[in-house]
Amino acid sequence: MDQPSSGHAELAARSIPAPLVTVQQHILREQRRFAGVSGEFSWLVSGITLATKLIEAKVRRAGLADILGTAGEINVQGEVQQKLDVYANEMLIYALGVRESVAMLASEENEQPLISHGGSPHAKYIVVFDPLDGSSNIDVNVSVGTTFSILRRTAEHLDADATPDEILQAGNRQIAAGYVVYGPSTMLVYSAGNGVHGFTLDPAVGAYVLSHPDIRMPRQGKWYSLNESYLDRTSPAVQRFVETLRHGNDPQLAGRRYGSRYIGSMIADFHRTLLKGGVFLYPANDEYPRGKLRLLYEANPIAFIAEHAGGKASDGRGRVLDIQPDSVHERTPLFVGGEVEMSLFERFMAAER
Ligand code: AFP
Repeated sequence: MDQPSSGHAELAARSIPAPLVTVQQHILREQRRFAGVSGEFSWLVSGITLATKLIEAKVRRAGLADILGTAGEINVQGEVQQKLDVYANEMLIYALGVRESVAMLASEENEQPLISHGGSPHAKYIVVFDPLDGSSNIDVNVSVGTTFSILRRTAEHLDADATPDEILQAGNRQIAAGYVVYGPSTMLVYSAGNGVHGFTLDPAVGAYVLSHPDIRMPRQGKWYSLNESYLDRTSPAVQRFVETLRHGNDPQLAGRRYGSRYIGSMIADFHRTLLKGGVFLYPANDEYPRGKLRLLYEANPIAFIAEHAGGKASDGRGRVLDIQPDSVHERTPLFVGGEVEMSLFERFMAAER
């Protein structure tokens, strides 16, 4: 006589396809490995996924804005048209501000950090973000993105309001970080320190589903990515580095001559670098003597993702993640890429010192 089949075997027999793994399921699964972890962290991340879904819906309609009403006017839904980056900022503040675990938010769009649950013993996290990076590209239908970095409060007792200096933590103290790229598809790339995972937004079900588990940055790519118009205004070592990539004339490059790719939207440029390899650089130049990109909510999340995917990120002097910030909106040069390109870069920078 046949043995009764287990539920699992029965499902398999009915050839039901493996269920999708959503970002929430993935986080909960990861957390189960640590004793005593509450659901607060996954609830916090759900604030980011909710806000970025709202942002993506708006970004998708960007080209229709003129049809529905011009800026400053009331559109057909009775809403006043807003700039997309203002909208993106508001969605993140709204979605994260209601999470009790969030003590403080800092955004590229706000001069001062915002306290959300002052004095709550549960409010142990700080979230720093750039709501819509590359927004000057929206008019021409180019990919844009949101970056975020999650820190733990540094105060010993959580029963007092968080103070802005608690945000000033080196990137190596991030407990999770990532970005969402709004491209031909919308994708969340995330790490909580245990690998880098990519989740693609399935518009049919409205959920981010695991599409790129355990992303590894290729050891060597074939493209460098920078705004070349500034090259003659950067340091000689950076110029030599780019020249060498172009000509492939260093034994470390094994004869590979690099091509150039630059979108001017950091997340899109970095996302390509993460998946295909190579190096993205935004050095200091005479217009931006400390670089253009912001340390806390642009360079740090990117560096965190790069390192956890086997790559490296430097400010030209050392590891980006070791920089102690002095202010919330400070800038930094950023050089981020695969093992081969970054070790060549470090050699060139060391020779200049
Ligand atoms: P916007 O958000 O104003 O479009 O700036 C985008 C950005 O901060 C970053 O995403 C790009 O990598 C960088 O600026 C491009 O700067 P350049 O125009 O100087 O190359």
